[in-house]
Amino acid sequence: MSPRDTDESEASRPRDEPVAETYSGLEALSTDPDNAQTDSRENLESYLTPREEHYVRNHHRTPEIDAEEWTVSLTGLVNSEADLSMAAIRNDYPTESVVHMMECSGNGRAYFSPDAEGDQWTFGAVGNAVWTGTPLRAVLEDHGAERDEEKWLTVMGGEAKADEDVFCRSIPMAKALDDCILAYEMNGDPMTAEHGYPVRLLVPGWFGNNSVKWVEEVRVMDSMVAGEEWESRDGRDYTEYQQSSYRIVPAQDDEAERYASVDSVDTHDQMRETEEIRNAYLFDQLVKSLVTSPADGAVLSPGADGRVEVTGVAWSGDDAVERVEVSTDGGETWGEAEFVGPDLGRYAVRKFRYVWDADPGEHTVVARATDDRGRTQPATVSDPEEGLRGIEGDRYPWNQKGYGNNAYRPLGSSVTVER
Ligand SMILES: Nc1nc2c(c(=O)[nH]1)N[C@H]1C(S)=C(S)[C@@H](COP(=O)(O)O)O[C@H]1N2
Ligand SMILES: [Mo]
Repeated sequence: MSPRDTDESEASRPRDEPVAETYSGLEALSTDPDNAQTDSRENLESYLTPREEHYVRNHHRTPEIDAEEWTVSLTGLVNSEADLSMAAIRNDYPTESVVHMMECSGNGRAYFSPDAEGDQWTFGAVGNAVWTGTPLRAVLEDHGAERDEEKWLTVMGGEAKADEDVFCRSIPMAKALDDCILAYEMNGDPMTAEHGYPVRLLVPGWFGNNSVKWVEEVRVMDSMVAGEEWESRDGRDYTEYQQSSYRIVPAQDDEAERYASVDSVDTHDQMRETEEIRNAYLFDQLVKSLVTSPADGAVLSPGADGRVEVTGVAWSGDDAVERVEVSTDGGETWGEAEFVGPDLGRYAVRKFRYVWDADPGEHTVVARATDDRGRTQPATVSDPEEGLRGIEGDRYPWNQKGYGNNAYRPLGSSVTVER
């Protein structure tokens, strides 16, 4: 047995205790299934979020999987269907790593008023990790998969019990070929049970819901997972998490419109192209930022020069962060922040810094980021009665499940500057 094997059995040890009790940097929102977010803004200042501080979002219980026995089935529009062992996934293909600031689309749901359904995540369902694994491109080529742009790759989680909906997502072929990996390592360590051991899909730049954990089947298809066949395959619903959950559904709609395929996979564009797509899918992440220091509630005593350093983090989806501005008066006036530290790639967190000449008194410090297509974070979340489907003016659309909230004002730090 190699040292790695020892590490792995340790890392994948099934836990009886809730994940937030095992990992010191997490705060539990629920325990069965486990859902936990990072417990402070300072945790996000790290260039790589340690697993002790990386949020966990589970629809079902974390499964207990024997990696020696586990296989990933490759099915559908391929020359040769196959059951890939973990050894084959690791050893028969190239290895790639990507740094990805992964955000749960429910992050920021707590700032919706009236409340949106689900766990009330504030700012902590986001984490920046280096994920290592096998590029899907190599596996698909090797098995003669049909790879034209109209195809979708449907990826299924293996943890659902016989009476539970299967966690299943469809990824457009172009994205799958571009940079998706079957990941088996996180931050250079073997994957841990709750993050997907022994193998998860990693979709860089996209909301966490796309990165299916505990992958059991990868199927090449003509469409997304949709239709009756998939609403009851082996008596279980495979469509829920693609077609019903993880959609932007405003108050006036009963439920999401289901589609077999969509042309645009840019979340922001879908939210605008209301003619073509009625309820946006949560695909690539929306540009967002967070002030990490000073902390909310801080009392500051700057030195003689009155200067305070404001620091924070920014991230985005397929379109990189281009610019960050900081306001110390709640968004009335803005100054340009500078990026600091390494750029770990287009999907990684960017750290920023702003030097503030602070006057004594109460202040609200906020940041807003803009992506390289010129799209800026809105200020607030709309009221449900406004019926918005996309970001309009300075308002983020209230939606039934509270997804995608990238409004900056609710994330403000209220600070007191002393003389
Ligand atoms: N099989 C499976 N994969 C899953 C989920 C799940 O419940 N089951 N949750 C998804 C969601 S909503 C998110 S945000 C990410 C969270 O990944 P993490 O727990 O490693 O942070 O995993 C995704 N993959
Ligand atoms: Mo999520």
